Amino acid sequence: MPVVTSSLSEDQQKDLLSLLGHVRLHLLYKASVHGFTALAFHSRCDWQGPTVIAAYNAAGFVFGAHTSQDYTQSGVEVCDEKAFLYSIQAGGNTPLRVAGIHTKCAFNDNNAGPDFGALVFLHENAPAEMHGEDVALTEFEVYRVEGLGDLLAKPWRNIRWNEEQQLMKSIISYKPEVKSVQQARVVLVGPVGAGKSTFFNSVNSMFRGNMTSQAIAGTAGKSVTTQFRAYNIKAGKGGGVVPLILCDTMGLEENAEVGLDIEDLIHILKGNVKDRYLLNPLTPIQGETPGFKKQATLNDVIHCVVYVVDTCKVSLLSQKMLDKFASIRKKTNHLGIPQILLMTKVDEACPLAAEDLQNVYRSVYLQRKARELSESFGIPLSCVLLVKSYSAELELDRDVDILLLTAVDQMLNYTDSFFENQVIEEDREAIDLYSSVPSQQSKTSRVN
Ligand SMILES: Nc1nc2c(ncn2[C@@H]2O[C@H](COP(=O)(O)OP(=O)(O)OP(=O)(O)O)[C@@H](O)[C@H]2O)c(=O)[nH]1
Ligand SMILES: [Mg+2]
Repeated sequence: MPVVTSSLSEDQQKDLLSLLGHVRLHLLYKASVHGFTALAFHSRCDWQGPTVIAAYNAAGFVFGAHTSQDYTQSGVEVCDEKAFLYSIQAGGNTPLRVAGIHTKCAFNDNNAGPDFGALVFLHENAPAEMHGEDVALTEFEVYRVEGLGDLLAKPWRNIRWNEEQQLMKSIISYKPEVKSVQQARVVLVGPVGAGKSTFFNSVNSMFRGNMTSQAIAGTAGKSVTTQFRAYNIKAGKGGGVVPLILCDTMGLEENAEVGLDIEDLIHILKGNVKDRYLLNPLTPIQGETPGFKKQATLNDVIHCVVYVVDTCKVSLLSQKMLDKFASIRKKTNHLGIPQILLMTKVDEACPLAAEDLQNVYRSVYLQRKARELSESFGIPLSCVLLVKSYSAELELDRDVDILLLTAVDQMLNYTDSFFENQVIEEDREAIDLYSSVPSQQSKTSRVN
């Protein structure tokens, strides 16, 4: 998914946050991407609550204004005691903060670009120390200022932080309800860079007892994962196999013909794609393609779909991406496969969770993001799970493990629901898999 990224350096972001307090910034508008016009600004920034502007010039200044009020194009002068102007200069000086732009009026809420009296943006603007008299903007961004809120008195989900061993044992001893199936087969689906491969690596590391990095993970413009992989997981070095196969896929992109193709995904769900098949968005897999498994059994089909979403990007999911998810969901529902929403990178999304992972279900901010995601996906909040994967650590951590184990445990519960959804003839353990789905070779997809 092409994501619009901030032009603030890490230091500039820290400086800006030091002026705003305990908040998170959510990029709403970037002139170089959305258009250097008042219209583009208003279409993305009106009715967004507290915001902060970051204007950039060639002299290295980042300057702007914060207001706690909405832009609405009302045509009136808006009062805001919390508003201020600021400037961050190159060279690490303390950022300049000018409080009370005007005792009464913070900004003119008109249909032009933002006008803070002393500073008029997206137009010719004025004063000196804020920008070193270089008023030609090289970039212009507006961020929504999201209060992180406090911690909830009671977590909205109870996590058994002390029960790592019990959880691990119960997962290792899991047996699918259908005799012919040995392992739950779970697929990870989500935008590029959401953390799918890292999630598998983390679960693998946790069961192995040391850090592993079997799946290649990282960041690139496009999906780092290009092969379909069905990973087995071992409990301890040389130990038994965990009754779970985690399938890793190429990242989804919002446009057609890039990223994981939906038809390929449907074939993955139906068990038609062999391990290590090289996914090609331009030519989806077909019956005659090498790597296509015609005789899919109940062992090969996917029992639970896990949508993986980067928590930091929940509000950045484009309509196109949400539409893609909606179409995947429709097809997955049709196949009777239970679905989970996995929110990754909670440590990056919320400093309270980074500070202490046990805050994860107490953070007001993360709860808001979980609700937002559950609504936009149309998936109940009870199916939303929050995790942090191992990204920089060299050693395992009990709290990280507990969240990973809780997620895996839920995947196994949902796998049971999958089998309950299937009409299985117990005697022959035969099932006419997905026979109602068009373009499906129902007679070949039989359990032995
Ligand atoms: N801080 C933090 N970083 C994470 C977490 N999960 C993943 N990452 C980082 O996010 C980046 C992308 O992770 P990947 O696992 O490669 O993402 P992916 O979904 O497999 O991406 P593609 O294969 O490209 O579609 C990597 O740099 C990871 O280290 C997490 O929970 N916390
Ligand atoms: Mg990957």
